[in-house]
Amino acid sequence: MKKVADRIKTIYGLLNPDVVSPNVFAIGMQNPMKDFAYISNYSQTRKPAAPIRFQYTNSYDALSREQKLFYEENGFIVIPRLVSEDCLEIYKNRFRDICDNKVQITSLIMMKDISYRKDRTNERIIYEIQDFMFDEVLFGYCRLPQILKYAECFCGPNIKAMHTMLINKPPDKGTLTSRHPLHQDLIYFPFRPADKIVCSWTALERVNRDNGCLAVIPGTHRGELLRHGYPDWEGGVNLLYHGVSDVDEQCRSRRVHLEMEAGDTVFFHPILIHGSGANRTNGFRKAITCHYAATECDYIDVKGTRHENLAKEFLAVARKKGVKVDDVKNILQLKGRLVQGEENTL
Ligand SMILES: O=C(O)CCC(=O)C(=O)O
Repeated sequence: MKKVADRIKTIYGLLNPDVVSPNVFAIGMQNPMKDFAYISNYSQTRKPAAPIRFQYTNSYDALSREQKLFYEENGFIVIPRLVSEDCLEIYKNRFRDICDNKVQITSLIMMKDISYRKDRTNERIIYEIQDFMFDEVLFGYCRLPQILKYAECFCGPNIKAMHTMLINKPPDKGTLTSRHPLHQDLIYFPFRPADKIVCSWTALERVNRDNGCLAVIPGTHRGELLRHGYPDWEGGVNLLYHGVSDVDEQCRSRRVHLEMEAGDTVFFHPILIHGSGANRTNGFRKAITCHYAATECDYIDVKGTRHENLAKEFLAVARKKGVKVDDVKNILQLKGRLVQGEENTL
């Protein structure tokens, strides 16, 4: 019986090397997430119901076949210790220098948690620096060869860094405003195809449920872009933090919390539903992120789409900063920087 099964599998593989027979998880596949008990439990209890076509990853080989299968199935993959302690220190020190006004950078958005609105500006209250693409020190993160090597597995050879953030989640004052609602990042990116976009999110220090690590809902990358808006949380929510409007309790309860060590990096798909909880510690929870996209991606017209409301908000923020733009596409064109390969439509 086993022989017949093996033969079918071989024929299957020969006919289409990018298709894996459905029971492949059951027959001795190494779990690529074996260091992460919470994820291995999840993946062991789920088996794909139908053959998997490799849709979200390509033939670049930084990711093993098992890791690609994991991403195909779940929409994210954690690579332990991808960024060295030395690099993490450089980014953290740069962040502090920016907060202390020792250096000035051109960044579209420096955000404060709304509950810290009236406090003086320093590390204690800058929640997020968005768009640090013109700061060569922080932008060094987006150019790290070990990150680009993985980004290639999703985007292919021609890659642009489209959105960058250093997040410094402050201790929550009890208002729960340090939460980041469940959302899909694609809502911020009106270009396609979505499968050629990936986020890399690196923990600058240990992150866990206490300090508000990322929480993801595995498999949701296979869905579509959902309606987003500001959640009606008591105490409010930070500017531009839109959340998925209708995520039901059953879906929410499938959240997996990504507790990670400093330097661990998660790559995730822009349709994956994710967010982060309140920081219930006295320290700041820091992470650095970059969204990469294939330069072959192209812009869509946001009119009448799920992007429209957020696009208007972004335009208003940019104009308030004195940036002359007609379309949200112009903002993205200003921000995007080639990090590998050739320019194209993006
Ligand atoms: O780091 C976090 O707390 C959440 C970041 C996030 O989900 C995002 O910015 O899209």
